[in-house]
Amino acid sequence: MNAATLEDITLKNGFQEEDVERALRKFGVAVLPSWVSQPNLDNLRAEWEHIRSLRNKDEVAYVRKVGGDIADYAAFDRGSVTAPTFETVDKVFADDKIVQLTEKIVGRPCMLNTEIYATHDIGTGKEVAPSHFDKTWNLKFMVYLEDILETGRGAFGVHPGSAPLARQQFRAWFSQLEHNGTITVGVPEFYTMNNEVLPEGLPPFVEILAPAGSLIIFNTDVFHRGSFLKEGCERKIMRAHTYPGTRLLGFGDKLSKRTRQWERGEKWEISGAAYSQFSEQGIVELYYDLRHKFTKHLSVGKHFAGKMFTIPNRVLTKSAAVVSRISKR
Ligand SMILES: O=C(O)CCC(=O)C(=O)O
Ligand SMILES: [Fe+2]
Repeated sequence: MNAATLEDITLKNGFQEEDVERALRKFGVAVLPSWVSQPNLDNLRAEWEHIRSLRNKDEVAYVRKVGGDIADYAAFDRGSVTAPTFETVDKVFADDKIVQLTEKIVGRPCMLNTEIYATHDIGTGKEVAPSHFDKTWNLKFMVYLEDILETGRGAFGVHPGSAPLARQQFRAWFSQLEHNGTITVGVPEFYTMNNEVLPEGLPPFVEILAPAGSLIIFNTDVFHRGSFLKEGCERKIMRAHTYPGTRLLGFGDKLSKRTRQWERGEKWEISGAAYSQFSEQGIVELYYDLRHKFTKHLSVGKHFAGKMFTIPNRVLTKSAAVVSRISKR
């Protein structure tokens, strides 16, 4: 089979559900040139600025700074109860067609583009990110806010069709380290995941050169990278992430063999089978979710009981303060 080209992964007729699904199944990626209209794109740029301006404000809980020492990105939690509405972010990333697509591929419940990254990269003459698959599987929607039409401008790119290779690599890693079908997120073992090791037979890289407003949809198991960004150049992107489940997997959570996080879209990709909440996977996910909620309540209860026990003579005045502190969590 000839290697896939940018043309192969680009859709010419806009967002036609069937075409998008076909491309995602075959290549793990679909490119929709200039999908965002000019007025929406102008507003999206303004919202990108606004979101980024909040990243260093401790009092704003719904935007946090991410990227560590490597990059200065802002992550906006669209699902946070305190988050205001960013109209264009909603318009673009919660478009009906996108909702339908995520429900099919990721299934419900899912975190429908609740995590939004507003990224700004300043060229240092290096790649933005080397080829990898993401540690936690999700479906991503990336919009170029400016033209990226030549090499050296940090275009995003993929190795089309490589998702099954990544899945295989992930599962081999998983089966080496799992205990009773699970691996705990955040433990040192978790960080041994070899998601930057390139497998034999990896299809060639395709750089996605496309105009401002282009939408790239990709399954994070397809090997992907942020390509070379020249010194003196910058890159502005907004991207949204849809994870399975109701919350991001965090420190101490169990990554389990029978959940969608292990399945990584395979069922849909191979047979088009929609995920059911009443399947074995759904029940296992529900179990972990309830377990998480229960342990959280248990630790709040312990905290409360501890306070009562150590300061019995001031229980009445203190308990009000404890309750108000707990309820802010
Ligand atoms: O910034 C880039 O081009 C790479 C992005 C990436 O790795 C991701 O969204 O998972
Ligand atoms: Fe990634």
